[in-house]
Amino acid sequence: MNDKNMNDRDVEIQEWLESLEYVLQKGGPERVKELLHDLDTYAHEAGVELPFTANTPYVNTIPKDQQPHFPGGREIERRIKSLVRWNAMAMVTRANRNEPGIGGHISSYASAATLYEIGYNHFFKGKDDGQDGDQIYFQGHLAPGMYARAFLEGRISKEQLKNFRRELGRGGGLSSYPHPWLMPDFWEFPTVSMGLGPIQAIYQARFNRYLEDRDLKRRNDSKVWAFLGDGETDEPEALGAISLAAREKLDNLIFVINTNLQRLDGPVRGNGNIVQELEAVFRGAGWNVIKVIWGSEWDDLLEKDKTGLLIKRMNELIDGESQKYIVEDGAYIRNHFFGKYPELLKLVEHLSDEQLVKMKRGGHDPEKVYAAFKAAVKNTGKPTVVLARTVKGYGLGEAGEGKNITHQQKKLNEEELKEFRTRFGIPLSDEDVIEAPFYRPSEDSQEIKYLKEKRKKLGGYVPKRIVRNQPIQTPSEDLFQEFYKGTEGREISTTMAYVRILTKLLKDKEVGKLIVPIVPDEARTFGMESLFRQVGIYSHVGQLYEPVDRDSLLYYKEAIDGQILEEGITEAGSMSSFIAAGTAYASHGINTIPFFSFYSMFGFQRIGDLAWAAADIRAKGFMIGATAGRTTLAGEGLQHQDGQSLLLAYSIPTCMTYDPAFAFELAVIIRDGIYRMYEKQENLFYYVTAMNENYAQPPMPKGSKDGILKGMYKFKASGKKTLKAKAHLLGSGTILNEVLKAQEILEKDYNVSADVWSVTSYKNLHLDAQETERYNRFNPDKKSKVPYIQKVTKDEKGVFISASDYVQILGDSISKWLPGKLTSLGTFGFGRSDGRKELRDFFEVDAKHIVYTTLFSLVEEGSVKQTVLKKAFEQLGINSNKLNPLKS
Ligand SMILES: Cc1ncc(C[n+]2csc(CCOP(=O)(O)OP(=O)(O)O)c2C)c(N)n1
Ligand SMILES: [Mg+2]
Repeated sequence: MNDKNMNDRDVEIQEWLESLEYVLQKGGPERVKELLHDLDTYAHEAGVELPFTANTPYVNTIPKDQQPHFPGGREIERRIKSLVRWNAMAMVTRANRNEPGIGGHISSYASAATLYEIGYNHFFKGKDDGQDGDQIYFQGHLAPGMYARAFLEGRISKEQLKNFRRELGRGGGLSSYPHPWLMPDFWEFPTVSMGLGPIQAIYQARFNRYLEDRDLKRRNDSKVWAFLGDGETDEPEALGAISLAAREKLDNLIFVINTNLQRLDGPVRGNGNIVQELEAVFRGAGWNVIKVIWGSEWDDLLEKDKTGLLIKRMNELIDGESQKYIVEDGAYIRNHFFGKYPELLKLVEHLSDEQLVKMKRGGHDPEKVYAAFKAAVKNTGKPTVVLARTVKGYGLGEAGEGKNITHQQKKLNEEELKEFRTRFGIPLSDEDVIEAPFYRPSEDSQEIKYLKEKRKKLGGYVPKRIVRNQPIQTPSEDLFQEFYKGTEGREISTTMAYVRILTKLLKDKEVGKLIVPIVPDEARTFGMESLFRQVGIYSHVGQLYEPVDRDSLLYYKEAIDGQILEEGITEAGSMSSFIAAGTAYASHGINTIPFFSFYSMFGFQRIGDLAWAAADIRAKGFMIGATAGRTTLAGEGLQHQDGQSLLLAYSIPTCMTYDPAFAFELAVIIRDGIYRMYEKQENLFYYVTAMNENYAQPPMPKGSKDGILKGMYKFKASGKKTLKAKAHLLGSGTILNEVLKAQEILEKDYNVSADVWSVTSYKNLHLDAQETERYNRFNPDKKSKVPYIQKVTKDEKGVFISASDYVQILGDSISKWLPGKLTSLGTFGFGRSDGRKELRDFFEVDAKHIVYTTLFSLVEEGSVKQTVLKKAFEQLGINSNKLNPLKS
């Protein structure tokens, strides 16, 4: 700009900038910071309020002169990346040619290829030679890119690539997304349900620190990398825990957000700027933010831009406009982007339209990405987020680069394939290219040699799931004896029994240190506060204050080696901790045993998708739904009284699900759980309900252990064996007490012989029967097997009534295998605030309703007279005009 054209304001700015430049040269960045801070204070005192902004200008965080030397071979890495791109695209194209509609994604990996390749060649640490390696959460739907790379590495065969999304294909296939359940030697973290990857990564990084602080693991410099999409950040889970990461100073955590500005339907923020928005959010939360917005081609222009006009223009950009520049030609970019200010046109007059088109976004520039990752890895004291601007569908050209339809692009046609081939220099002829063949250069090619060497140097291939733990010895029966004995009349709840079991386990010499109690601000509700003092609450900094209750026995003790993860009010965070602790057997070779205790309604109902992910990732541990049961949790009402968690838990294949009535049942279940998960090494986790109703805990009936675990056993046979009318009352949880009362009434007042069964798990009974029937169906020539439920009930006569604090369908699920008619009583419907007695009357699961229902069923069967039923109706005080719990 020539001086004559400068107005006063420009001159002023020029002078200030020159002064600042002088300070920067003489005093360095620290001096500049001080100066700006002082100026800010001065302005503030003079009454000048600077608008708050958590943003820095819309340029790269790392300026060119601070970029480190790039240690890789630019050209060879580009060729490798092109091969990965090609194979990833070909995999999806072929899959959809063979089976239209099978799906897959091309454009997302296309946008992120540079981010991953820089990771693979220079950063991601492997686990060879027993090393810990990095933990990497890959963006789920970018799986084709990871498979394509593993193919080049020689870890995945052509056959497997052909069977992408055809897992049932011959020779096995590749799962659509990262699923450790389906590919247990490859994928480590299930990420495709958006938002769950980031939150799990945060708690994973924190759990790694926990293990170090508790001396279960040596401190190391492994990183947790979480790759996520910009659209994904709209999921509450994705950003919901970022303040924890900063508070805990998790410098072992790196988020890489692929800001391609698009999600599935269109722009993430057409009218805004997602990079700037995320920068503000992360900086506000205390993260180290590294923006990678512009490629090297822009450096020269930025250097020449002495007035800051180019940066001003960049700052004005909204994403809808940015996206437009991707699909338009160079002339359009010149006119609309630079042309807004005539001075900027001059800045680019030496560049052709073609050159303007080729000016890359930062996330496609290996040197920029390398610089960002290097800075992220070196950063201390804070977690880092790299915001990398990319182009969705990069390289697809007309087939979808930057277009709104690009996410749904599932295959390329012949012309598009040729174009892609040419753009990325894949050595395939026009003829060959039509088939979209997978291409891998020979083993001794430069490309294969280079990538293998790089991975070797970094400790082996990733992703790779390795299970390194050794089985543990289950705590001996001695520890559990007191629960088998009962409480001799003392009234306690199963929640209290659970806390006592946990307390004893924590003291156990062998497993004590491995127990990880997790609680979302509900410990006092469950009577767990004694653990605060006993084992301490984990805090990376210990306790910097004197707790107000320091003088009391059970004070709130935080400690660096504290064992409890007191997560605050976040079930999603707690569940993420559960997953981290429940997979440490694989990720760290350490058998930590999480006990996650929560308000049962806020478990599966609230974080069901994380529970599903826990199954996929093969997590182990105990989820304890405390204060469970729709009528047992008096007072709390519709949002708290859980009558469905057992049904929700039923739907998770690896979740063992129990609803114990008594302390001894709980003890048997927990001991067996530890045995099956940590000694026998089964891939299971447990959901167990714990109630807050106090009653005398009976001793364990002889020989009942097997039935407790299988799901049902006879708890108390009728004293009256010879009566004509016979009933079987099935009870679960605290409702078993109502069933016992009903048994007495039936015997005393109505001459009915009733046996009481405790059903600890309808799920077990139902699945065992399913499994047995399936066996019989497929083995018609063999002797047929009998389901457990049939085995134990086959000689029983009479009717069956089930009652539980959960929905009726649980009872109904086993009815077809019973020798008599079953009627289920349960608590389908909305809970409401009232006392237990009233609620049990309302839901018709109390003793009187059990008695009445039994008599009704016996009348139907013909073993009790109608007149008896009529009398009972009066005597029991049944009200047929009461509210219908199913509908009210
Ligand atoms: C919870 C959830 N909802 C919806 C989807 C379906 N889905 C898969 S990819 C996608 C768009 C992702 O956009 P973005 O996060 O920006 O990733 P990109 O492909 O642009 O990298 C959606 C909606 C999902 N996987 N998970
Ligand atoms: Mg996106």
